[in-house]
Amino acid sequence: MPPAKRGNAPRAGFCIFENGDGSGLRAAFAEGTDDLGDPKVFGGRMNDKTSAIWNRSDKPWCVYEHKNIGGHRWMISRGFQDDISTYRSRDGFSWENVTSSVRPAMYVRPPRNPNAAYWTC
Ligand SMILES: [Ca+2]
Repeated sequence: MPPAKRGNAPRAGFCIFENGDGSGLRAAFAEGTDDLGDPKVFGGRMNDKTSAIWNRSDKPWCVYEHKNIGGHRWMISRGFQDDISTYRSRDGFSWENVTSSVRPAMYVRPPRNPNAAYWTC
């Protein structure tokens, strides 16, 4: 069940949830963090706990397997809202309870070809 259905979603930003149905612990970000295990970031309690995501920001975001934007990475589209416990990367990597850093995607505009601008993690 999408997080919104549970009425457990912060008003804006990039939101992560402990459980696939949007229940349990949650955290919302405006700028992201390089280390969800940092005690200063929601007590470090959301490290390796993400099972649902709702991107309520106005841009794509990226989630990472390790702190300091390390390991597997996954770009989350604007408006994405789902239980990610069954999502897998092409190599079979499971995104259930592994996320350790979250950041907005970077917008790259090649100087010689601005029409080829793109988002990347
Ligand atoms: Ca991790």
